[in-house]
Amino acid sequence: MTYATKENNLNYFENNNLIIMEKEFILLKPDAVQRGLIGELISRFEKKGLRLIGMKLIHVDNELAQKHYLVHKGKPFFDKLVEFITSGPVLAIAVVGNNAVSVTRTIVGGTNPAEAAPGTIRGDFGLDIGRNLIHASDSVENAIYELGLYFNENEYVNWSPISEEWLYE
Ligand code: IDP
Ligand code: MG
Repeated sequence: MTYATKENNLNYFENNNLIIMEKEFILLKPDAVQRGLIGELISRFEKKGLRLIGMKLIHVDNELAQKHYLVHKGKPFFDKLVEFITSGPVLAIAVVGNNAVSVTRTIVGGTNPAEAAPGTIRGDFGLDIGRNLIHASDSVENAIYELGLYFNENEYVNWSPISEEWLYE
């Protein structure tokens, strides 16, 4: 895996294909943790081939919740969302992979679990938009912002899974 091209050194050409190694932020919300779904949900990303580079179980405080959901401030569900995300432990996860942001959002499914497609996490495990199990950043820019809220640079683990040789052409 050679020829780093971008400032983040995550993109490279392999056999003339541009592999866009994006970083993505995933958060298993308090309902997922309380319902004992951590292993089940992580395994979906692990099996897909996303490279895990950071993970921690934390209790989000009000200040962090406000920063995380800043774009939703003023919306009718904002206060309840902050209350929910701070109501119990969450699992913060950082992954890397080719097109990790869109791949992750596809695995997560639509915002409302009642309508999310079967096979997605929200489609398979939820019923209510206010208890939709998981958060994932919706763009590369937001992933960088949200990862910055939850992880220090020195908390990422730099490693090369042997599986990647078989995941990428
Ligand atoms: P997303 O999590 O699929 O990206 P967003 O629109 O970014 O969805 O909303 C952030 C979170 O706010 C959702 O995951 C959900 O927990 C909550 N939320 C969004 N819309 C509603 C709503 O209409 N009622 C209650 N909660 C909502
Ligand atoms: Mg969102």
